[in-house]
Amino acid sequence: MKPVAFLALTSAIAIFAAPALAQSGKPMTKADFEKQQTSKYKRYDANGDGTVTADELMKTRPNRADGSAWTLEATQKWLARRDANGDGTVTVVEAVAFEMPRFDKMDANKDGKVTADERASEPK
Ligand SMILES: [Ca+2]
Ligand SMILES: [Ca+2]
Repeated sequence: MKPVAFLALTSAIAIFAAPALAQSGKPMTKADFEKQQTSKYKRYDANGDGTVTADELMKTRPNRADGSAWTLEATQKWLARRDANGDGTVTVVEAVAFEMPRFDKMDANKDGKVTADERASEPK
């Protein structure tokens, strides 16, 4: 048995907490970033089973940054990069772990906080 009830509960909390973080002008801490990423992947996990599938992503994820639609192939590649243990499924935990190094990249002056300016100039 997977801890589905626990995940459902934490995802409800994350969804309510996220908008306040996203739009505030305050610098983002690593914990904020982790919460934000967790709530993002929980949104993608449409059936709430703790894993994000290509099918779910195709339905829940907005278009690419350039406005074009995600193809199934690109979605599968994107997911494969996040599948840390290579078992063919991407858990929310794996996906968030994959995103965390981005925080350090954005934190240009390494003070543990990412300001709006630092976020805007995130290296791609
Ligand atoms: Ca899922
Ligand atoms: Ca995996």
